[in-house]
Amino acid sequence: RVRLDSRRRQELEKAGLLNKTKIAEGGRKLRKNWNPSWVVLVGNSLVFFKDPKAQTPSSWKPGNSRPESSMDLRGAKLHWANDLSSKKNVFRLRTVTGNEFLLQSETDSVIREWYSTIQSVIDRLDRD
Ligand code: I3P
Repeated sequence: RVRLDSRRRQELEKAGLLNKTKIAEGGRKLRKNWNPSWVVLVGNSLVFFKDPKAQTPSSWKPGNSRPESSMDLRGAKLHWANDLSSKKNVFRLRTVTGNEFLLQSETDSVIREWYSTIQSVIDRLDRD
């Protein structure tokens, strides 16, 4: 049981290219700076990599490349946030520590899949 749980924490759930901007750090509002980001959902964390051109689905593996930042999804809140941007297909993710990100894709199906996958991880962590 313990072993299975620790393996699940390392599981790669999803990886792909999204547009990303951080809008708050520790509850303090930041100026938007949209950039493409290679986003990897692994275990309980969402990990962001710069330079998406250099990324492949295996890039998240330890030692392969250095993440720009990451966020713990435990206790995180996810909401559609088309009111927070002039772009379409935007959602907002907020960590318990008050870091907030907007993530966006031009492709409806892509953003819907990310939304439901992230929500299912948050729900799973809420049950743990
Ligand atoms: C921002 C930039 C962002 C935009 C933001 C602008 O201007 O155009 O793309 O967010 O809108 O303030 P600047 O480059 O001068 O910082 P969206 O693309 O998400 O609309 P906002 O201030 O209404 O959030």
